[in-house]
Amino acid sequence: MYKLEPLSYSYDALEPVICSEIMQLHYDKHLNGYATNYNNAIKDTKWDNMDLKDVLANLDQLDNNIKNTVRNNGGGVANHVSFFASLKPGVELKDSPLKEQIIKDFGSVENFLEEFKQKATTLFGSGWAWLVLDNNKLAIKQYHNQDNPYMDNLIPLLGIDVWEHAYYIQYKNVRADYVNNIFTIIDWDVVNNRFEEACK
Ligand code: MN3
Repeated sequence: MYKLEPLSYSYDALEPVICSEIMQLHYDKHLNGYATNYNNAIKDTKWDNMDLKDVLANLDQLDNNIKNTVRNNGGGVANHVSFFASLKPGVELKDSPLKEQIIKDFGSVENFLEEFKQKATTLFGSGWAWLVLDNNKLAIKQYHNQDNPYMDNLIPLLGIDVWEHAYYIQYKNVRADYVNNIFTIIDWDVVNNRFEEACK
């Protein structure tokens, strides 16, 4: 059972980058739907009292009649909860262990952002671009649908939702503008905390 907490900020807190209509639909309809479907699928199974990330890391052990539902909806919950918690206007990427690792693995912050934006913009169809920790090295990976780094036993640090529902009301077909703008409201302190936690 996954207990979905209310959004920790108001629907208009990310304006003008993300309008409140998108936030309300995205949280109340999309994410809430994923959580309901996930909980219904695992109800009365042994997976009901396991952490979501452990369920996602062991999808191959699930019964075939619930596997796809858990993959799509459990992945949807993990992706969105992490995404919404990593957005906040006005936070810079400060000197930090995360920034040091970015420079080590990508050469510079500029290279890192360029690769991240490129992977988010060019992902074909619906999915996510994820910054992950893979054996103590940062990497940016594309995931289709609601697949999530936990499914590959990688540690998710920052995901960017590039499903059309994340931007179409406001940005229409211009995903690149949405991607550029979303990178102005990343809460890099949260991402650094996740990185430091993962390195312990
Ligand atoms: Mn979404």
